[in-house]
This record gives sequence, C-alpha cells and structure tokens, in this order.
Amino acid sequence: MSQHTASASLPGVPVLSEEVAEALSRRAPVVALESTIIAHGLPRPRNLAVGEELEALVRSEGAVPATVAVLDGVPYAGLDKAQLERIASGEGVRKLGHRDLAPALARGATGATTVSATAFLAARAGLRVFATGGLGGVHREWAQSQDESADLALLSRTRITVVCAGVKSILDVPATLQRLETLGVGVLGYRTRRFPGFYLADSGEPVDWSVERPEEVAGVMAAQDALGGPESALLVANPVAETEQLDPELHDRVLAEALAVCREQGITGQAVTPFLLGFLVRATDGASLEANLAAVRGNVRLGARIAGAWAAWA
Ligand code: PSU
Ligand code: MN
Repeated sequence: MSQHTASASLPGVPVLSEEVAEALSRRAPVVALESTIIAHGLPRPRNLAVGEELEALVRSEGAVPATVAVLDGVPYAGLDKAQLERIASGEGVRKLGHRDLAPALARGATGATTVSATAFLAARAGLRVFATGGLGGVHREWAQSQDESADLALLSRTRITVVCAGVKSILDVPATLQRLETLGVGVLGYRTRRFPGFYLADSGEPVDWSVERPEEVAGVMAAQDALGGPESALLVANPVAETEQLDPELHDRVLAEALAVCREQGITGQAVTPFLLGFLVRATDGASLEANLAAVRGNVRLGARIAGAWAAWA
C-alpha cells in the first residue's frame, strides 16, 4: 500500500532504494542507469540478464547502481529484483522521455526512462554520474521529420555526467554533434580524439577534448561547478573496443536497409529508435547486439570509476 499512498501524493523526487540512499548519505559512488535500454532497446529475455549484469558490473567496480524507472506512477532510483523484472517484461511498460514524466506520475503509469527522463530524475535524486549505451540525437532526414531526441535539450539544462558510446549511429552524427555544440553540452573523448559511433569505435567525427583517466573527468566536473552558469551536462564519449565493434561494412549495409524499411513502413516518433535497433539485431544475426552490449558494459564500468573519482574529489 505504501506505493499507492506515495502515488496519491505525487512524489517528484525519486524513491531511493535503501542501498542508494545509504550510499548517498555517506557520499559513496553511485551510478544511475537507464531502463529504456532494458525495456525497449534489447530483445527479451536477454534484456533482464543484461539489466542484472550491468548492476553487478557497477558493484564490482565499487559503486552502487541506481536503475531509474517509473512504477505505478512513482519514480525510483534503485530497483529491487521484482521491479527490474517488471521493467524487463515490457508488459504495459511505456517509453518515458522527460516530458512524459508528469502524465505518467499523474496517471499512475509504469514506464522505462530514456536518457532524458533518467538524467532528469537522477539529478533530482542528487546523482551526478549516469552510464548508458548511446544517446539519442538528430535523426537522418531531420529536414522532413524534425525528429531530434529530447535527450539533447534536456542535457543542455541538467548538471549530470553521462558516459556513452557516442550517439547511436542510426542518427545523423555530425548534425547531433553540431546540436550539442549549439546547446552548450561539453563532450570529452575518453582515451580518443574521435567521436565514437556506438556500434563502431569511430564515427568519423573528431572531438575537441580528450581525457585519459577518471580523475580528469572529475576535474572537469569540478570546473563546471566552479564556473557556475547554465546547468549543462558533460558527455564522456567512450568508444567500444575495436575488437568488439560491429564490422563497419556490415554496419553500413544493414543500416541503409533498416532506414529504408523504416521509411517504407512509415514508422515515426518514439517507435523509430526501438525499430531500428531491433532491425539491426535481426539483420546482423545478433552481431549488433553484441557490439551494443560491449559498448554499454564499457560505459557502465567507466561510469563506476568516474563516480569513484568524483566521490574522492571533494
Ligand atoms: N541506447 C541504447 N539503447 C537504447 C537507447 C539508447 O543502447 O534503447 C534509448 C535511450 O533511452 C535513449 C532513447 O534516450 O533510446 C532515445 O530515443 P528517442 O530517439 O526516441 O529519443
Ligand atoms: Mn525521436
């Protein structure tokens, strides 16, 4: 019943798991994880195992995982086993961007949070580091669809560090980088001067700033705070290892097919990203899934190390 009471009073700040609350109170490292990748970005039943594996990975690096989701209208940071299972089941689990949070809370809905909703709720909960796969961004053929992920605008006004393998290569990567520049979102290449391409180690685009160690990221975060000003995010772009990336030729071929089918079938809006990701998994016989997972694992591990360096900073 406690959930129901909480829902009736519409809590805007996420309910913390005991473990997360305890870690925050002693300023121990915590890493926020999103749930859309689990509910809508990965095929079942593998997705539940991945969700659990990512949490274990955070712990193995000495940090506490805080998977973010909305259950029965209540936002959470840190899920128990049953809650994670519910998100992974996908049944009645909506995809919630930042703008969907208010109606979801008011209606008592259940949903997985995208980067925009996760970053927002994590920051509300006092978390500073968030690890994900690839950010949303500007879709190809933007001129027709005007489809730009809400991730970008939200990150321009949220003080959080997001570890990602760049933006999904299904997007218009140069246009997305341009938008990040316009929006004032800082980008650091992690041990690279090339912006990663999610399934690929290199998107073909350069990055202006590159760091070698988690402590350097914490230093940039501290400098952001010292400067004050607009509460923008910091992206840490961490490439998938070249040995684990998707074969670039296969990638380009299959992506062209996926985009064509998406266009033919008239798929738009929130459905575009899950459709393209799913198409790639099938058309590459699961190879894109392995590259996706390798990228996410690397980001989660690095996120935990950055959270550790950040906790040690002050
Ligand atoms: N990265 C992944 N898999 C995903 C996503 C990112 O490896 O499923 C999700 C993230 O939650 C991101 C969302 O915020 O896709 C972007 O969706 P859209 O393009 O509809 O904004
Ligand atoms: Mn979109």
